[in-house]
Amino acid sequence: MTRPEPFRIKMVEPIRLISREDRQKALVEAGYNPFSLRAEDVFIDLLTDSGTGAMSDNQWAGLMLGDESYAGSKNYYHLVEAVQEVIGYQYVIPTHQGRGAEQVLFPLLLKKGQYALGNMHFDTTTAHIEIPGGRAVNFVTEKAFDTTTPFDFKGNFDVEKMEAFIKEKGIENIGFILITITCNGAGGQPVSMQNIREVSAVGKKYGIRVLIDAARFAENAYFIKKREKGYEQKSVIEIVKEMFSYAEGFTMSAKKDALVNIGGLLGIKEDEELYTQARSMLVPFEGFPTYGGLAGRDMEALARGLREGVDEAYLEYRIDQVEYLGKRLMEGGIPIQTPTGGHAVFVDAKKLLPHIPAHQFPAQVLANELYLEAGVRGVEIGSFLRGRDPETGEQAESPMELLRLTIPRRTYTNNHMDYVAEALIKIKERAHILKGLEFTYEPQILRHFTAKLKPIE
Ligand code: PM9
Repeated sequence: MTRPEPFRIKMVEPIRLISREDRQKALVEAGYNPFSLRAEDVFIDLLTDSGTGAMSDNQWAGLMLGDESYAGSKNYYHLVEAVQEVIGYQYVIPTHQGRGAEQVLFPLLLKKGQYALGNMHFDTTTAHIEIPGGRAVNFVTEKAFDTTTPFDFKGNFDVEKMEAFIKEKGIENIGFILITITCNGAGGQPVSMQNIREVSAVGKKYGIRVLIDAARFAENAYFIKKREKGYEQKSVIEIVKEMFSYAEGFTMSAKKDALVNIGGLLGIKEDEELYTQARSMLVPFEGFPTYGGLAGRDMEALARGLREGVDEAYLEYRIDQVEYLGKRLMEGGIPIQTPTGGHAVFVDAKKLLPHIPAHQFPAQVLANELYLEAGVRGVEIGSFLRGRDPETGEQAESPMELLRLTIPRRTYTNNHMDYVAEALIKIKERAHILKGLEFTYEPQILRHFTAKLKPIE
């Protein structure tokens, strides 16, 4: 039976499709990098689910209750209460977004040369590990790299491999373990509770701190409820609390599951000393500890968004929509990461464009073609994003070349999804004639945001 959206629409924002000729012009001007397009020239924007969702009437009402005092805003206290209620951590620090929390916390936990172990660190996370001299290493299960064979928890750590690494390098060379839920780089794939528990046990055994990158914590909890034995009857909030109980702290981009357009959080379970250190480091980077770069009104919207983000009717609709787009694509013969994950459908460009090698960025080629075809903006998650090896300067080959079709929350309907699927299915017919890309400008840090490219003739 059809499950309608658990909301109705109170306000609309018109979007328009510019002509193919204008799209071609816009793409050349953007240096064949959709990040540099003007949003107005995009018809359906699936670049990211970060800060692009629709707030509820309750959140908008909260904006009017902003207490803009420099210190001790009442909205800060509302936010602390919401985190304590949903996640169960005692200490809460607001930040302007996820990377603000990373920039404050990581230098406190990493000495030069130490490793930060993860399932798959996000790119800004890797940057904030490397800036204080740390080294980011990923241990996501090999199963994640086989897009055609479904596995319920492709975000899981290969725990044995991680433990062997700890033994080889020595405990003193490990800064912390970071569990990214869901695992964005692997396709928005969840991490099972069992795996979180095992990673946490390794942390305890060797005295290594375990943290969570919590950007999509609610979607991860929903997958555990749906897919993991023993959790069917638990509420999402119970599952969320259990997940966080296995870690000692978290960084969160609140622009995802906490349903706000801007905001972040740093949470610490009970380590008062670390909390005190983080609070003082917050001041030069983000602002006074009771606002951390956010307006009072933003903190109010965030407090409300955190609670709405764990609502089960909302999560059911959210995950259903991602699955719907995935199904439409698969019916049309488009290879995708299976099963579909939490926030996006990831198209396997290695399979769709096998004639384009990794260093010519097949998923970026596909992103550009999708924009030309239909005005739809997706994002490359592959070798272009991965960048060069920091030690050798060589182009690193990503294990996957994915085009991410990222679905903003509560924003588009399934008619929009149908349109996106039809466009990609059309492109499939001419996929073999598409050409690879080369750099005309390559920045040194986080290049995929601002690099410029051109097709190789
Ligand atoms: N993720 C995303 O689109 C937004 C930036 S790139 C367009 O997926 C994780 C797992 C993320 C993430 C951002 C951040 C950083 C940390 N961890 O963007 O600083 O997916 O709020 O969060 C993006 P902020």
